[in-house]
Amino acid sequence: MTFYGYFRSSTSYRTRIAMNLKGLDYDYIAINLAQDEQLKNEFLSLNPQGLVPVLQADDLLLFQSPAILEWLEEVYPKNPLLPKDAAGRMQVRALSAMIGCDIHPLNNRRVLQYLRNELSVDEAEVIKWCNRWISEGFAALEKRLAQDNSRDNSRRKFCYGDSPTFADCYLVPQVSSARRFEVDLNPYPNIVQIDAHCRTLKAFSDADPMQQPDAPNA
Ligand SMILES: N[C@@H](CCC(=O)N[C@@H](CS)C(=O)NCC(=O)O)C(=O)O
Repeated sequence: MTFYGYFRSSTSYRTRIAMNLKGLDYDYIAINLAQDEQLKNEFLSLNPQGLVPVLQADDLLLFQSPAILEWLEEVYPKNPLLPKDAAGRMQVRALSAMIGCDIHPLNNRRVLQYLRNELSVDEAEVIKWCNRWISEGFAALEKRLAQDNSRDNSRRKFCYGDSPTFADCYLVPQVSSARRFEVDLNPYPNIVQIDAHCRTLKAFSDADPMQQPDAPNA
């Protein structure tokens, strides 16, 4: 398989985590978002949306990270990333959507570039914008995680159940970007605890932006 992504892209990061958890090998092709390579014809022919990630599996071109994760789960059922029961799968997909639909898109590079370049918003205000949406999303997510009374939250390892799921693939990159945008994480102890535990696992640490071939000083 060939993976087209960018080291710091959260959607690339979540897909790398899922592929690592499944134990899949892939070739990595870096698309430099800082140089707008995603808008060049060569990449647009793979994804007319001009967004990473894209995954090529034989002659199948996969795009949109939520759909790629679902495809991985169906085609590579080993090391499942969704619970066995429908209610559990709903919960994991909903936690993932809280991040993937309601937090990440507001802080996406193209949105921030629009604020900076078209609306002349200065960098301090851009950081404020990111803080606003990440904090609001994390506050609700923290409540959801804390409401899960089926577990001992003082030893909480994952967003759902006792093994990593899609929700953890979404969470860890979003926490990275929260740190980059200087969000105070103290109000979110469950999020911080889960993130810290996930990062001890090789599948997560190997997917870390700084471990990618296109990271600065890699
Ligand atoms: N919903 C898409 C979003 C993909 C996306 O937003 N990718 C970002 C990087 S995290 C991107 O390519 N941005 C290019 C840009 O902002 O110009 C997915 O989950 O795959």
